[in-house]
Amino acid sequence: MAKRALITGITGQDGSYLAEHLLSLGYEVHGLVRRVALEDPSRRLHRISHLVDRLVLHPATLETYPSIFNVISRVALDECYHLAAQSFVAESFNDGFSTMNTNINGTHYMLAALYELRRDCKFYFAGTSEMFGKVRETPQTEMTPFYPRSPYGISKVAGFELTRNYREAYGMYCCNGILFNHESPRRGFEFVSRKITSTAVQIKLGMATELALGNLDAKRDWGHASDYVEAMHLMLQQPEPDDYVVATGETHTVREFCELAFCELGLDYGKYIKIDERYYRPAEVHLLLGDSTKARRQLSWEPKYQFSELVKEMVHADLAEVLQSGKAP
Ligand code: NAP
Ligand code: G4F
Repeated sequence: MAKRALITGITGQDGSYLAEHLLSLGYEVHGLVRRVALEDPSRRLHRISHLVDRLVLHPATLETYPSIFNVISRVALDECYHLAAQSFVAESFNDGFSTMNTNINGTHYMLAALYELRRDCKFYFAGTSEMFGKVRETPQTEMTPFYPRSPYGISKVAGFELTRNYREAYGMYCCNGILFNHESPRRGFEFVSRKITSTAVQIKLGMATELALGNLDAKRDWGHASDYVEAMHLMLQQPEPDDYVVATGETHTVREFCELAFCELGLDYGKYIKIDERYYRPAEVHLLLGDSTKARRQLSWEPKYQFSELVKEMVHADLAEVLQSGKAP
């Protein structure tokens, strides 16, 4: 019998890679999607359009318990990957209330519905290095205390604790991934990596003249999303549920990301970057660097991509897209 998995956030970057990975392993893959996505498939389902015939999509939203309860009552699930979230840190400063609502209550609804209906279903929560925030030690491990610096980070700490509590209180198989930044050609355009690669391409092709950014000195431990979804799956295949840091163990500044991306196109980034105060955050996370020794030892996981390969792939994917469509991405 094929294993049956539900992915919330299947239309997002990670959801699309995870769906591909689980299908390649022979899973029956279900996805929870907002109704608006089903009504506007060419745009909202673009990351999974090549898979859509092999998926079972269920309309629901994280905003209401009944919609989640209905989906979970209809499918006998073995595994549930809860990836859906308001995931953009900057937006969480603009609307902390809706970020909290989606990310905390949405996670609680998922866990409560699984507790009621599918107590044996294994559960993955998409925790994040943003929970470390104003870091208490470097590198950050599973033992590093949390110090979130944004409504997003705070909401994810709550989701992490809910997940741990369902594991400890009810003996459910619930895991937290503490994933450091991961990118890909499917990354949303609002995140700094994709903003840099897509704008650099537009500058190269004469469609833009500058790139407006905020803090160039922030450091991130950047990996590739396709590597990171493999770690999510491995976490749910262990004898006991646990929490794991997933990271490359290398950190780079936003400035270095720019330098590499522009260089790939034969451009000097320094000539095109404009600092714009609007992109600074009220509270910044200055340095993230993960120690994923536990995941490497216990899950036999390791990333395949180097930082320079990730940047190159993103630049060339954006270039190919613009050359093909003739439009800015
Ligand atoms: P993403 O591309 O922003 O995708 C977010 C997904 O959540 C989308 O499918 C979105 O659906 C869905 N969603 C948002 N609000 C929803 C709601 N109210 N009801 C139902 N679905 C909703 O994010 P990602 O980069 O793939 O990240 C996946 C998860 O990992 C997120 O929880 C994120 O916080 C976490 N994470 C990401 C990283 C990273 O570096 N990428 C690192 C650590 C943790 P629509 O398409 O309908 O908007
Ligand atoms: O690309 P970012 O928006 O990602 P951020 O804030 O690190 O969050 C991402 O990674 C987290 C894991 O640590 C996830 F949990 C979260 O869901 C998301 O996927 O910003 C990266 C850095 C920040 O320090 C930001 O201040 O880039 C800096 N930055 C500088 N200029 C900018 C810009 N970020 C954005 N988005 N846009 C700018 O113009």
